[in-house]
Amino acid sequence: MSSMLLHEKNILIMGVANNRSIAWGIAQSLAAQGARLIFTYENERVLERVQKLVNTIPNSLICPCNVQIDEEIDMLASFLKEHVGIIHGYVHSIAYAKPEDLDGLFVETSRNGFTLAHEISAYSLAAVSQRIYPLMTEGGSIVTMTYIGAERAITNYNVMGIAKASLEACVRYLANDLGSYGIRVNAISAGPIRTLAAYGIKDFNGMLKKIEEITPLHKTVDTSEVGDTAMFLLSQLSRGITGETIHVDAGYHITGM
Ligand code: 0WD
Repeated sequence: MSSMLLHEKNILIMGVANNRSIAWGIAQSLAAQGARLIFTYENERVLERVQKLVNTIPNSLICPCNVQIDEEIDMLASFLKEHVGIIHGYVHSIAYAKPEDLDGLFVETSRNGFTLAHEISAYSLAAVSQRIYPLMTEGGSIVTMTYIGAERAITNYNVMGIAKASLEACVRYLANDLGSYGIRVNAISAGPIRTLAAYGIKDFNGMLKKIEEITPLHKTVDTSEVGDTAMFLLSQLSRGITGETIHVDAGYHITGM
């Protein structure tokens, strides 16, 4: 019997764009506990970069999936059924909003920008869970990534905050649906981390500096800290937790003025 917490567990990870991605930090923590990982990549443009990273994790697999296309999600589910069989975990680390919607006033958001942000950042969790929960025949754990902009109005985060609020509500409804199959669903609300997605947020540096000043731990968080929390949520250590949003933000969410 292995002492590793995720020995013989098959875990799907969506959202590795490069080595700074939160999903990549999560992958390191899961691999260290013996998980077998299946990665997806969004399109051919990022394949080479993601493939190089995936090659560094022995025994892992890679499959394309753009979450905007139902047929690609169906193909992912077929791939998993054929090449893996039983799935024990799913990490959703995907979000997108138009750059013009992450600047200025939320009140200016277009219909199309609102729909797109919700489709990619929130509905995708439901769309993929719908196809893979039938493969979680031994129970499972689903983890997604959110941000405090879901709970509070944060300048420039705008439509993404609304999409994250929807994502967190999706977590609760999915947890309620899938609990009877022994499947838990939780979110990690991470403090800001400098990744590709963060380049879209205006004055990100100013944000990081302020956080070092005002958080209880006087620091920003990194992808390894998020990764270890994801590992906990995907392991049996968290077997009593579902429908939850856990903040990994050095305590920022409890601060006032
Ligand atoms: O400060 C941060 N970086 C925080 C990020 C704080 C709190 C939460 N998050 C969230 C993000 O909102 C997102 O949900 O964590 C998740 C991962 O974000 P990340 O690691 O910061 O960003 P990144 O490395 O860019 O990965 C997000 C990836 C995309 O990358 P790009 O930059 O190429 O859009 O999401 C994927 C893609 O790989 N993605 C898609 N995958 C499949 N289909 C799609 C799509 N249509 N769109 C984006």
